[in-house]
Amino acid sequence: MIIVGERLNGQFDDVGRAIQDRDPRVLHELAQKQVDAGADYLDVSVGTAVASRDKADAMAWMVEAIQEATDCPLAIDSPVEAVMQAGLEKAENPPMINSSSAEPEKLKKYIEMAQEHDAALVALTTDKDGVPNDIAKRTELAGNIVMAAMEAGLPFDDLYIDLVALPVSATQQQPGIMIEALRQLQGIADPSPHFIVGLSNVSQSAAKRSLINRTYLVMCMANGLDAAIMDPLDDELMDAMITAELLLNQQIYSDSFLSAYRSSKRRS
Ligand code: THG
Repeated sequence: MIIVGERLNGQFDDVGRAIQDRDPRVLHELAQKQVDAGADYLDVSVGTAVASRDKADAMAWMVEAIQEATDCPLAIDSPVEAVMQAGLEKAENPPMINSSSAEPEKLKKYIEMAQEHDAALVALTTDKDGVPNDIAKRTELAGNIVMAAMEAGLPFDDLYIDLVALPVSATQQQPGIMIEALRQLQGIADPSPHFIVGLSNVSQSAAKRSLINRTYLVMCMANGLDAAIMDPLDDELMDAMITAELLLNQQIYSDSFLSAYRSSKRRS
């Protein structure tokens, strides 16, 4: 699994406050801890902590602050192009652009941006009507994303399709619908693009969040998910992910498979 650490997001109180005060210490610590726990990328989002006109500035500051603590690649997370640009300009290692919708114009623009910055691209199966309710529309939009990448010459290894996880507390059919779409999209291209979700979406406003997150992650992995924006500081979530990799024959078994995974991920 490719792990994108979710914690550097202004919607968390500690990060929101750090952005407002321009205090880098919280960001340094959260960056370091997530990398130590196995993050391959760090998602960076200003969230709602600052007014729209200040978001580009806040993003540039966050990217610089985080890079004082780690050289882990970043996933610049914003729906606003100016905020995305501000983050990309500061990024030192090839980042992830998070994210484009599947609208043709937006997709074309963001694929160009990815190619210009040597970045990977996350593309959501959303259009002007938002997140589709049904399986067919999600797979249709995923097909459009794959076609657009192919036409532009973006390698599929740089493409992450996000079928958009929705809260089970709000729409109970949606987590199952997303998994069915994921299952149907296996084999859509060779080599395959990556499939990613914002895992914690599924448990928003629910009880037992960690349990819901780790159960859903394992179900998604069994159906072809190979990347997630998630909390690597949740040890039980990480244990479930490592165990699912083992059971899907993506890791070698030993009695100490949990600690073996963790030491193999440690950066020098
Ligand atoms: N797809 C893509 N990117 C994404 C998402 C996605 N980026 C943002 C988000 N979804 C993934 N990250 C989070 C981060 C936090 C939470 C959920 C998803 C979260 N926050 C708490 C809440 O809403 O209850 C609030 C913070 C707190 O606990 O204090 O759950 O889907 N490509």
